[in-house]
Amino acid sequence: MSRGLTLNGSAPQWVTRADNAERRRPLKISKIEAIPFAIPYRKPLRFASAEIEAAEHILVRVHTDSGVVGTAEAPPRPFTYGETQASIRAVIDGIFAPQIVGMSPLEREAIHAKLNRTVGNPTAKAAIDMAVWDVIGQALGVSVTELLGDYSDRMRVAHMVGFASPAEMVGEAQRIRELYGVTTFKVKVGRVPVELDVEACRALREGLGSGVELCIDGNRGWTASESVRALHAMDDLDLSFAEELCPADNVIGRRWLVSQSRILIFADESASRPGEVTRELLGGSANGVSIKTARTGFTYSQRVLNQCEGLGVEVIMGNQIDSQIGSLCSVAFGAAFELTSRRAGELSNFLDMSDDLLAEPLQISDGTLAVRQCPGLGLQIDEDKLQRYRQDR
Ligand code: MUC
Ligand code: MG
Repeated sequence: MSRGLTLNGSAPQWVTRADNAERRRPLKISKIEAIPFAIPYRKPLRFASAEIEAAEHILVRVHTDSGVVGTAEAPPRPFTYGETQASIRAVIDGIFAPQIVGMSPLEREAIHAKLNRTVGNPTAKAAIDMAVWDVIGQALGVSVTELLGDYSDRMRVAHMVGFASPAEMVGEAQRIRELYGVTTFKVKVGRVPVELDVEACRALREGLGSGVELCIDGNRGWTASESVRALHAMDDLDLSFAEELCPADNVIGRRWLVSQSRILIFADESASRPGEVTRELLGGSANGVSIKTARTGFTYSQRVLNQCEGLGVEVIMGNQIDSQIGSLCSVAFGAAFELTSRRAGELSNFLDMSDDLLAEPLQISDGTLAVRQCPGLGLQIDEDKLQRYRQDR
């Protein structure tokens, strides 16, 4: 019989796990909803692996028998993880929900053991994980950021600039800087010939000046040799790092790229779980890691963060082109730790959406996004908007 320690007055006393559970009367997960919704983008985001015209995501709601409901979203990215809106819904409704309904939200490790019986499906698993943390925070009356580490109440924001002409890309970055005070930009690259992107990055540096931080993300669009050529051509642009320039499956080529680069090479889609993070870092194929709560939730994002900290590797909080729901999850995690707070987090993709589901919209000001100071994640859904955008009715 398993035993747990509890406090009875000031004296610690051993009780059985069953006694303890009875005393605490833990919540039970009673239902999981996976609701497809679609909200168009004002302008599509274009990058080397795809083009996004609408946020066709899944809203995940973890209900409990006490009435507390946890919320998160899963953004399908078939070009990165193979998941689709239909597959996320099907795996949650058909496999995950039946496995974990009836469990306590506190049994996170046991919940993950069940979810991990199914391979893949990272954003479906992550959304359930984050909604479970939201339940725990609400039930305890503390924010998820407080539960995780509570390092800060906000993060600096980095904005993603998608493919367009150099003048349009500069105009977009200037607009975001003026409106929101954002001074860090991640420029999408990976077009062929590489000169297209070299020209765009040069225009951005010249148009924005030395006061902004620029980094690049290739989404596997180049070969290793194209990547090295482009990095050399941009040597004078003071880029702070480069992400996923060529596919991780180009194993030797990517190690060579890392050895040739004067800036850090971050792994994003090649490091979507702890084992991959280890492989990329120890194999010399990357020396920085993008953490995305959209694919590793809070539980596995924390593990990846700890791995990186232990290995002495820098991290960034990435964005899976999240709506305000996912962005609030990212900032809740990123603000909780010192290492994730060092670099600006990618938290602004929702600005390109024509609408969103949150009752109280997120505001980026002075280049920062604040964590919601309330129990759990503070994700209150506007039910009228959900009715308008949901696709299952
Ligand atoms: C990013 O950082 O790469 C685009 C593809 C993907 O997997 O994530 C987004 C943003
Ligand atoms: Mg990336």
